Amino acid sequence: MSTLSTASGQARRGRNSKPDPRSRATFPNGFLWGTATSSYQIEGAVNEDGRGPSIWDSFAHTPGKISDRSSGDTATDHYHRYKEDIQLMKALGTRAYRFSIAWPRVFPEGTGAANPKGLDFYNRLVDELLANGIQPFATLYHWDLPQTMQDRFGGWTSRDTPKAFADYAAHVTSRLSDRVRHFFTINECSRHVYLGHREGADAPGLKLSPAGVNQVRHHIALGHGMAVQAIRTSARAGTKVGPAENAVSCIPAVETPENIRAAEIAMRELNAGYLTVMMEGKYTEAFLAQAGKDAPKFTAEDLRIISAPVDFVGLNVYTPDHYVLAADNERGFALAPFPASFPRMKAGWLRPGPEVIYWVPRHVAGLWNVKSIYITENGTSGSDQPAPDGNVYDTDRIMYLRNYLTQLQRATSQGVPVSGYFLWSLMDNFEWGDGFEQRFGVYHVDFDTGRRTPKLSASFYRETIARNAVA
Ligand code: PNW
Repeated sequence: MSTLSTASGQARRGRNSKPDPRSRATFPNGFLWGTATSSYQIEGAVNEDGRGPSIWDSFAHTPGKISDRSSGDTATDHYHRYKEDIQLMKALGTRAYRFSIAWPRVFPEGTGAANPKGLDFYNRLVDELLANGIQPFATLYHWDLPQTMQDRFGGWTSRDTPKAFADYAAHVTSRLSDRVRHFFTINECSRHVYLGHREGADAPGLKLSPAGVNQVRHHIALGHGMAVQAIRTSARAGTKVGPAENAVSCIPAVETPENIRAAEIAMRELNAGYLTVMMEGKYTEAFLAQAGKDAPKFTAEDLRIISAPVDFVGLNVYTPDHYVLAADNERGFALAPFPASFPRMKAGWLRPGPEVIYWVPRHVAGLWNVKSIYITENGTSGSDQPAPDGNVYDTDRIMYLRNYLTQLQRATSQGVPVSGYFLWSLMDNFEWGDGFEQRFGVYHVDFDTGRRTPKLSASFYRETIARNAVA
């Protein structure tokens, strides 16, 4: 540690010296810094080594679904460039990497015969990560369901899919858990349900009835729980597992004890179909009352499975969903509407609200006594055009990250048990329905040549990691 970052260093500085702007507020020792990606968004090689089609291949190739008519066919070609990409991680100083495993590479038909060449890719990836001192954190499902699961069973509308997912999870973890010690089950159940099965804006592009949506939500939560159970019996002892959820985020509008309590109540209620049922093993009364005749059909056994104990909770944190006020109503809270003037990042849905990364982990730890939390995603898109000198001066991303990480440090300094942070994303990639039009990377990718170039935010992140304090 440099003398400048200690109190005695401060005292030793001469009368005329200016204050050192570098933060003295460090993250805990051993705090894990990483980056995150997902299979369909980066891998490409969709027809290679026996991979089967996924619902995202079908969706991306349906005219009108992707804004720039692109697809993940090639994406960033990570399947072939993974060694180069691991060097990019190393250059940042990250010691962890969250990636996802493509189910249709491992089981091209979703169930039945495994395709060993599919898992081979992840074996190579994991070995290369470990050889470079980077801990692998694997997500088992980041929305790329084998297309045959959709065709044969109706995907997550059927109870066959959670069962098949658990079998796939057992297969993968029994083979990787000698080296991969942390697994995430399902990435963002909430978005998969909402955009994939209600709004039709993500694969599989369904617009189900409210009852249909509630049933899908229940099956996805069940898939999470069945996978946790399968991992407990199939993976090496001590393997850690948890969800990676984009919780509906609730921030006290003004930090009074009453509003803080109201935000916590709102957090529990508005996540009733996801984290709340996973952590408590029951749907809240308000959730069931509101769903009425459209409530999901479930058994007591389902709820027991959904709430199988987890080792940590992963949280994808981007944007505040609600600023909350205490209210004298039945629910005990009121949601403030967003004013039209609230700022936005390049992605229109992304309203910067740095305090969200303080409050969400704090609520999760407080509500459910969670002992370990990972920020499994946080980041922003930007226009990210190279300047004439070839550099990408993404000061908007630096502004965003600096403010969020300051709030995250506020959380860890108060004992909120956040063990690590995965920046979304290592590099620009296929941003789902927005194609290549939303760039989230700290490395710029030229999608014609595949060339990767560090943006200015890569320097910011490297400096932050090196100091273990916001740069
Ligand atoms: C996440 N929202 O999606 C996904 O896990 C990533 O695959 C994705 O690339 C990344 O965030 C950036 O979009 C989200 O509207 C998309 O609140 C939208 C929202 C949240 C998460």
